[in-house]
Amino acid sequence: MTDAPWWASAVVYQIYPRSFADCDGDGIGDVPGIISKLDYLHELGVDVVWISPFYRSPMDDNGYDISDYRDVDPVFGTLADLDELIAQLHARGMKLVIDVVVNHTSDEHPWFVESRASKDNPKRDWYWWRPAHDGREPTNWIAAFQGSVWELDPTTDEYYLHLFSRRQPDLNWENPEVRAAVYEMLRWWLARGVDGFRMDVINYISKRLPLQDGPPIPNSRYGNGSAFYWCGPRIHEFLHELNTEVIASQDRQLLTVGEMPGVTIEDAQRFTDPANAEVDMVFQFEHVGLDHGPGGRYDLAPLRLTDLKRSLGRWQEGLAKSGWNSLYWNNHDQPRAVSRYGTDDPEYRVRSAKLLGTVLHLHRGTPYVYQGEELGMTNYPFASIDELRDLDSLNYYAAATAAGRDADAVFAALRTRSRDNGRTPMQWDASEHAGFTTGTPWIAVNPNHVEINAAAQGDDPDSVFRHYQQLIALRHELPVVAHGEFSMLLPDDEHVYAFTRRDQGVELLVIANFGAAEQAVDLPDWADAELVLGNYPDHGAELTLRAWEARVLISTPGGPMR
Ligand code: TEU
Repeated sequence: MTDAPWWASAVVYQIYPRSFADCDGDGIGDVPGIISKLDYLHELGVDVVWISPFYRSPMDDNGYDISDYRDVDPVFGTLADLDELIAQLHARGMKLVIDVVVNHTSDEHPWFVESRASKDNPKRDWYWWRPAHDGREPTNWIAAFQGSVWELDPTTDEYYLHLFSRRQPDLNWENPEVRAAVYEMLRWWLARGVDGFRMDVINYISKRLPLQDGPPIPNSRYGNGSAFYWCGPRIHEFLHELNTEVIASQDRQLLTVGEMPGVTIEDAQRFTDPANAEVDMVFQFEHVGLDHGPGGRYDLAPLRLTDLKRSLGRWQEGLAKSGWNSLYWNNHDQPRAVSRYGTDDPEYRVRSAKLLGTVLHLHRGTPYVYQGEELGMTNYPFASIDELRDLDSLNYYAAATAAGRDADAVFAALRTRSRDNGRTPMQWDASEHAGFTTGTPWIAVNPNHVEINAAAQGDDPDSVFRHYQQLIALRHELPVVAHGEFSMLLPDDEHVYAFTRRDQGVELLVIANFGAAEQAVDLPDWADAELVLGNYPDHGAELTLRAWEARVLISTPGGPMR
């Protein structure tokens, strides 16, 4: 597979800069902090770093509300720091992917400041402005962060559209000037040396016209507008245009990944088929929605392993012939993987964290490691709403309690699902504030940092960190990990996740027991196969998996190869 793109055998590490490492003691992580940890990332073995937004921002949504695309927010450092980061990554053979948030800007972005100034401002049409409809909002859609997607602006007495917070007005991609301005900005970043883009909610940029009411949401005054903005009619045209204007003209191969809530396999096939020149891969949301009830992410539903396997298995199959998967368990919007899909039980936490890494990294696609996942960092034991910082959590709490829902029940859901679970500071060592800052951290450090931290794991050959290091090395060393064909096994087994990968006669079997009870696996052909990697120190009984045990077995035409 020599013609395969470099990112097929790469592993990406996501940094949420606010929570990674703080150099100047203000309690907020920064770019110099990231630079100070590059040896750690190099030791882990990752190929690419993706940083969540570091641009100038009023921080209504921790930087996903950008007021200047061409500068670094002073809280994170300077442009010179960013140049230094790029240089230092490249010096270590690593690449940088930056987060591009162009479905919306901050309401403090000069484009929006102009747009709202008057109805005849040249930038008026850069955003979505509408008059009232029968004395109320132009459509009934609910915003991702609660309330209407429409905000009445007193300056001109018209509403503007914001699919997220009222401080994140949506750009009007129908306007070619908007698209040209975005492309120019992206080229500016490529000229600075960045190696790719993670594109925030990029499948929302094409809106279905005319904008009209969506189906009403039960027990709500709002409706669901997603049919008007999930993969709208011009989405493929826009992404192809972006590719042509920004990506294709480069003399090096970049990495582009589109974050796409609600994307289907069929859409993803089209987005990621190289023949269409749109994006290299997408972040799909199906598997992280399986434990959501009808009320959404804060409506807790049990997760069945068979559903998880069916979902991920379908995505593997759907993108097998052309296109490519991205693989993730968690990111800055999700609770911690080990607490959600594994277990926090101290007896099995380490094993289950290794199991999750093993299962994910051996799927076909590009794996993403979210900061702290490689340590098995857990959800935070939030005790009260005052400890939460995320506007999504706080807005949801306010809306749900105002609607008469029991405050304790609402909080219990947030405790499990709040995005802040993934945003507590990186646990570097056992010292105060986990070595994240010498100041007061902007959000509490998990008290379990005394036990779960990078310093302790670096010294421990059996740590989660060492296991991730091995998984990443395996992808680099064995072509079957990057390229092999995927087949799901035992689809109806509620406890064991099992699949094979096959490439040029080499076959891997991955078997993982998602629970504490022992499971016998009925795959007799594999009884004598060689163990490549496992999360127990010894081989164990033939194909009987112990609590949270994961094994990777190999069979090669000429016998043992490693
Ligand atoms: O997230 C998009 C998104 O739809 C969700 O994952 C979001 O976290 C969820 O709707 C909240 O319940 C992206 C970013 O990853 C996220 O951090 C931003 O807040 C959001 O876009 C707006 O830019």
